Amino acid sequence: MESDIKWIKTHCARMDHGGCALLVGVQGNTIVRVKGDPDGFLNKGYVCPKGLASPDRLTHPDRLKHPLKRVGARGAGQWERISWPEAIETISDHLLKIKEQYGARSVAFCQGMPKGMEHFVLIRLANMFGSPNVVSVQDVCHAPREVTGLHTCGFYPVIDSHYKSKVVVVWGSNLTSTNEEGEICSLLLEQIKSGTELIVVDPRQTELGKKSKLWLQLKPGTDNALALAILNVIIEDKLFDIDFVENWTSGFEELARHVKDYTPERMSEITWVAPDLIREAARFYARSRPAAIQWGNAIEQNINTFDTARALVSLMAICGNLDVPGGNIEANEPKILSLGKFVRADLLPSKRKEMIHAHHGTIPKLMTVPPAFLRKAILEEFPYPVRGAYVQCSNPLLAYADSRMTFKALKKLDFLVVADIFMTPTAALADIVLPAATHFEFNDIGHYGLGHGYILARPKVVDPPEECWPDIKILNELGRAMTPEEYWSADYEDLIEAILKPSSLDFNRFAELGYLKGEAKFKKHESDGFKTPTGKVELYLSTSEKFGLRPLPEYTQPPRDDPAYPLILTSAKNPYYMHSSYRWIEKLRKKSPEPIAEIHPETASRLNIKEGDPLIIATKQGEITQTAHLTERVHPAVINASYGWWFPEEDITSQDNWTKSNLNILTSVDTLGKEFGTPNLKGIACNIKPAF
Ligand SMILES: Nc1nc2c(c(=O)[nH]1)N[C@H]1C(S)=C(S)[C@@H](COP(=O)(O)OP(=O)(O)OC[C@H]3O[C@@H](n4cnc5c(=O)[nH]c(N)nc54)[C@H](O)[C@@H]3O)O[C@H]1N2
Ligand SMILES: Nc1nc2c(c(=O)[nH]1)N[C@H]1C(S)=C(S)[C@@H](COP(=O)(O)OP(=O)(O)OC[C@H]3O[C@@H](n4cnc5c(=O)[nH]c(N)nc54)[C@H](O)[C@@H]3O)O[C@H]1N2
Ligand code: SF4
Ligand SMILES: [Mo]
Repeated sequence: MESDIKWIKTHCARMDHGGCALLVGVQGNTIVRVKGDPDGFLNKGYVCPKGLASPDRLTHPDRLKHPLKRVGARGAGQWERISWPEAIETISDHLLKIKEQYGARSVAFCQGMPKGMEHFVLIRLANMFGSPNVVSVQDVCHAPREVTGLHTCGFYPVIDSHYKSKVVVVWGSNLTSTNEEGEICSLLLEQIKSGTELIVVDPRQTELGKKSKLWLQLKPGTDNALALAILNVIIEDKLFDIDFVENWTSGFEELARHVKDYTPERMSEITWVAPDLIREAARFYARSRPAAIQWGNAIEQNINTFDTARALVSLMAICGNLDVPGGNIEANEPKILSLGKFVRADLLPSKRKEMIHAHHGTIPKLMTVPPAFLRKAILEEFPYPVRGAYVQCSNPLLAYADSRMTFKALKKLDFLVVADIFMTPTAALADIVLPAATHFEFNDIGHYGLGHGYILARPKVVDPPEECWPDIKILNELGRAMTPEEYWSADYEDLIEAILKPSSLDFNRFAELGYLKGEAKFKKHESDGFKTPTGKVELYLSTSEKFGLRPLPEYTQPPRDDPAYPLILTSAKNPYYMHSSYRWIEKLRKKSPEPIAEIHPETASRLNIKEGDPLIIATKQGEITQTAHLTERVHPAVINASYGWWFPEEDITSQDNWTKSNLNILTSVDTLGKEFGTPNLKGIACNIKPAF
């Protein structure tokens, strides 16, 4: 009966970065309904199909329910059920043995997309264990934006969607599908309704592209060339903010000289965007203040990511859109425990020198190991061997570039632990698999450490299955077993309370409030300057020589195109899934049953490919099969493939399962962006043919 339903307020999580406030209807220990909460400060009642289907994660019959220990050969799928005390003891024994033999740094602590507090508890555990090597997917997700921001203007400039912008440039970000960063698209859609105009930079026509005033359909992977041409127009036409440039930037003259060569005509040949359209977009952005740039993943899944991010921060700066309402801002955190204190960075002062990537000359302030360098450490033992790994909330076999290399590396480890809610191709290779409790089943804090200036309460609504533990509890217990016990508490929930303590709230009170937001502060530079060595926005990087970084953003021509691979491959996230996750949720699978590759009808007809045909996509790295979908939303020379595909309904121990349609079979780590160890995931030379 409807009247038996108890409605609990919480926030959505783990289906993307999370953020929508939800009303969750519970009967007994079962979630029966999910609705968007009209009071939600980001979503105002909105909820997407993933959010609606999210309770099905909890009740799926194939969910992991007990710790498992491998008994057969690695990857053979033979497991023995073990108890939690045995699991904790086995993991602790093995990881401590590796520490003793090779040093703590030979154990890697790996995280996928941060899902909640667990990411930071993992860093805390690594620090206490003594390993500088926390590995994460930040090389292609956020570090390029965040760290380039820190070097250029002293902070990570995020879109301010809480104040009105005249124009929003949506650059390689597909907000209606991805709600990137929890900057829920609803806020932007509201702005559009009240007159905010859009400029969309995307090789595919997106929903926001359809609503835009200008759509720049660029060639994938040429974002830095386009950004440099826009800078060229704004500087040549003197449309920049003269006061801001004079008072708050350093190196403007150098930048102005440097971008002279990047004319719209020259960059048009590279980017495929018509010179007049580049001019129009540049003028429109520069003349509309405040304007914000919502930059997405596309700019950081490419070896040029540092230059693109540098050029985009320069654009924000010279047009006077940094640190102003409705522009790109430094979000001010609420009064909670700082990350550094929470993770106990003080325990590992040598981390910056010892981390694997410090030996690859990456950019300072990058604090997680790029996956390409982790695998080099395992396979080639450079700069030192890695022998053991603890993996949580991640499926590296699908998510890292060059899946075959990942397979080899995982197989070579002495000891691998995977904590997940489901058996995945990665978990299938582990020595120990741990069943995690997931969202709705424990108290958690959302958006901690993500730089958006707020945290969201995610109070528990139902109990997890008896032996499914929240990741933070697992880490707490491992901490107690492997590191000095005084660092941890008997109750893992004390970790949550520690974060909230400076706000004087306990978790219950925080859950009643729903969220905590830092006070909005703008134009802080007028009193404090920018937190860079010059105190200004560094259009020319003052630290370039010291750190071996390019002082000004560049476009360097990639090697000549290979005629064997005449098309360009790119991808976008699937609106119904989270990366490789949740293809086992029936409601979602019905909406997106198979991996689709978008292809222009002209190209299809030239190659005799019809709608629904199986299609082989090939790059220098390998081949996969996906299903052809003919659409004019992509350029005739571009293939937009699906990413993250494996088939939970098929044999998980078969290599065919994760090789046949997985986009990362086609990507490579042979060439990396030096600053972040970023591979090319978007904008890769490819070819296609019918699969019969
Ligand atoms: N449904 C869903 N939502 C998600 C996720 C998910 O897996 N599924 N993942 C979450 C995570 S971890 C992240 S980081 C965010 C990412 O969210 P987004 O930043 O939106 O990332 P993508 O969907 O990869 O790509 C965004 C857009 O880039 C375009 N694009 C492709 N190649 C290029 C290019 O070379 N240049 C430009 N300018 N554009 C290009 C694509 O067509 C797409 O529209 O989404 C989060 N939200
Ligand atoms: N080619 C290509 N590669 C990409 C991208 C791309 O666009 N193209 N995108 C990149 C980006 S932006 C990112 S962020 C990464 C994502 O990389 P990952 O985060 O590794 O990707 P997922 O496939 O979402 O894997 C998450 C795993 O966590 C599990 N899980 C869910 N909830 C929980 C939980 O509460 N606890 C535990 N322990 N496990 C849980 C899921 O079942 C799933 O197996 O991939 C990157 N790789
Ligand atoms: S948009 Fe994201 S946060 Fe909102 S309901 Fe969907 S998955 Fe959840
Ligand atoms: Mo991501």
